[in-house]
Amino acid sequence: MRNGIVLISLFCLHLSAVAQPVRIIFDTDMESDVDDVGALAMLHGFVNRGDAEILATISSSLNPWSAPTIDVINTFFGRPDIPIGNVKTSGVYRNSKYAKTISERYPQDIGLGENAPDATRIYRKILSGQPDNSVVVVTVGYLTNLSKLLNTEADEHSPLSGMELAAKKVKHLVCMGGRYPLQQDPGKWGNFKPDPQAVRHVANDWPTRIIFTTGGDFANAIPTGKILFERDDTHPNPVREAYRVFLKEWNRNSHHSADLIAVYVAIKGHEPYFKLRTHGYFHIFEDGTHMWRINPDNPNHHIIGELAEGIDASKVASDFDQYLAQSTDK
Ligand SMILES: [Ca+2]
Repeated sequence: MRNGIVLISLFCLHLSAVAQPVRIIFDTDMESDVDDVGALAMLHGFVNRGDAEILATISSSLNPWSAPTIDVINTFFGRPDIPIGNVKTSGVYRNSKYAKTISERYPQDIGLGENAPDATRIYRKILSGQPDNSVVVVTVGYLTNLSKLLNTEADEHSPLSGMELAAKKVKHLVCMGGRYPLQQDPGKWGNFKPDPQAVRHVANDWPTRIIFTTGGDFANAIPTGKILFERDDTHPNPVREAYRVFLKEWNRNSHHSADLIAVYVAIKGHEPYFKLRTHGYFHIFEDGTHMWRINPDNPNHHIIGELAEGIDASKVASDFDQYLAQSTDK
């Protein structure tokens, strides 16, 4: 009998461990590319399924329409009060084909990015209130906010420095940026290009494991978004509209999945779709060019840039599309 009780207790413990939603802080450059919109929609899809909890959504862009677009998407999915932070004072500004349009056409109450609190303060406030080693930070934009977070000192939220706070509260960081493999020709590309100093700082000093996910051919091979245009088109939908506005000039109806891959990995891990390389390190040059090198090994640096053996990219794309489709089920 006693053994039975122990077994049942272990089973319940296992169930509760499995059922625990992943606590996420989502940091995005919601402006230049549209996969950020898809990634945040996908994240809300994970929340709908009980797999994730969104603690905060953060903009790493000085584009004033980036934070309101985040607010539009959070509001559209019925979560209008998720805290939103924005990079302040110094950072990257890039244009957006969709952010102003989406911010003006759909409900949001931030107005402009400058009305959102300083991202580093949001990070400190949220992280200090979470259990130790529990938060997964996923960044699909510039690393400006995370670099600034590491430089913060004690404040009213925590006596810890930013470095200590990240070490204590963050489980790991998932970072979309760069390309793989690049042994021959260092690439100057993507999220690492506009603020290379922040990338070097975070890649070298961030105190937890970093899982880098990459773009390029790897992400192009997983085209997503088409499902948004195959479903009922009569209800206003900011996710569909952002994709439509963005893809119009190429006359396409799907797009690469770079930021969606990062969100998937943050919630589900690399299995079953992706191959995780754990040996080596991401070398970031001063100008933001980068190269995955085999030696010396940095135990904190992991990289995903390939599908797992036997995995068909179209299967991954159709699974990702199912998360996006949840935005059309209204
Ligand atoms: Ca992005």
